[in-house]
Amino acid sequence: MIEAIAAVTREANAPFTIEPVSVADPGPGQVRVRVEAVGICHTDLVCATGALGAVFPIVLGHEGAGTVESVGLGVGKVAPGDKVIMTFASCGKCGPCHDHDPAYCASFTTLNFPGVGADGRTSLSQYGKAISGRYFGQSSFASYAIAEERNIVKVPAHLDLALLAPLGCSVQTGAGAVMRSLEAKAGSTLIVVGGGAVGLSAVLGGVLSGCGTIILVEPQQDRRAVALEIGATHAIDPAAGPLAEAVRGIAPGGANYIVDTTGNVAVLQEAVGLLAQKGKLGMIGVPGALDAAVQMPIVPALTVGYSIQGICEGDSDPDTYLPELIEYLEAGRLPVEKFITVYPFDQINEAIKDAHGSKCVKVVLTF
Ligand code: CXF
Ligand code: ZN
Repeated sequence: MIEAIAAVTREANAPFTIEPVSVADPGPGQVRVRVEAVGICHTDLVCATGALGAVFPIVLGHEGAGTVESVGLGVGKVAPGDKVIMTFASCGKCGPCHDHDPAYCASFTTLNFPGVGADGRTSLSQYGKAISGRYFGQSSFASYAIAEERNIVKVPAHLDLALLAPLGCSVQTGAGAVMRSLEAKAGSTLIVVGGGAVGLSAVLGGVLSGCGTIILVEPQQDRRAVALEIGATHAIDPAAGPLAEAVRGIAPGGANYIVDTTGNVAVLQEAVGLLAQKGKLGMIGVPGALDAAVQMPIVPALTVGYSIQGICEGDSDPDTYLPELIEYLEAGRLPVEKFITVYPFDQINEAIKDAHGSKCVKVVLTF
C-alpha cells in the first residue's frame, strides 16, 4: 500500500475535499499509476450527484494520465516508468469486448459507475475504512490510481500528459462519434450541438473525416470562436433566432449527421427536424434525469429514413483508436490545446466553478 492525496466526494452533491488516502498494491493484471494529469469530464459531475449509482465516499476522475509506478502479476502491456493514459473499464469477456467493441461491454455500467467491484471491493482506503476507488477502472482524482491492464494505453514519453489525459474520455467520445459511430462521409454536412470539450472534439472528428460543412450550435461566443478556429465552417448562437431557419440558410437539405452533446430533450427533439434524408442523429450527452426520453414521430422516420443512435465513448477501441488520435495530435491535426485549461489539482472546486461559467472549456488538473 502507498499513501496518496485524493479529491474525495463524501456524499451526493458534496464539494470535493482533498484528503490523504491509501492506495492498494496492484493485484494480478493491475497497474498502479502515478497520476500527473486528469481531465474533469461532465460525467464526473453527474456521478457526483449520485445519479448514476456511485457508492459514496468515492474518488471520481476518469481521464487520468501518468507514469506506471508498479505492475501486478501477469502484466505485459506496460512496465514501470512507461507513460500511460487511462480510459473506461471493460470486462474483456463478453461478446462486444471480443469484437473489439469494449465501449458496449455488457458490464459497462457496473464496471464504471459505482466505483466498487460487484463484490464490494475497492483499491482505496483511509485509516482502514473503504473508499470507492474503482470508478471507471481508475478513480484518477488522486495522485496514485489502480487501473486494469485493459484500460490503460501506453503513450509516447515526450508528449504533454495534460493534453493527452482528455483523450481517454471526452476527446475519443466526440471525435469517435463522428469518425467511428456515425462514420461521417467526406463532403457531408455535420451539425454539432454543444461546444464543450466533447462537442469541440466532434468538430475535430468532422474535420478529420473531411466533412464539407461543419456547424457548431452553441450559446457561448468564446466556444463558437474556438470551433471556427479548429475547423467548423459555421457557428450558430441558438439564442439569436429560430435554429431551423439558421440551419436551413446554411444547409437547405438539412444535416447528414447531427451529434448532440447536451442530452437536453427539447434540443434533441428539435434536432430530429434538422436531419436530411437518411440523416443520423447521434446522442452522446448525458441527460440530467435518468428517465429522460425523446419522442420519435413514426411517419417522418419512414419517409425521411432518419435514425437515432446512442453513442458510448465514440465506439472507441482504446488500444487502436487512442494511438490513432495521438498520431493526429503529433501531426498538429488534433489541436486539443485550443480548449484545455490547466489548474493545480487542489484547485478542483474552483476549476469546476470556472468551467460552469465561461472562463474555460476543458479543465485538466495537474499534480
Ligand atoms: C459516459 C457517459 C455516460 C454513458 C456512458 C459513457 N462517458 C463518459 O463520460
Ligand atoms: Zn467522461
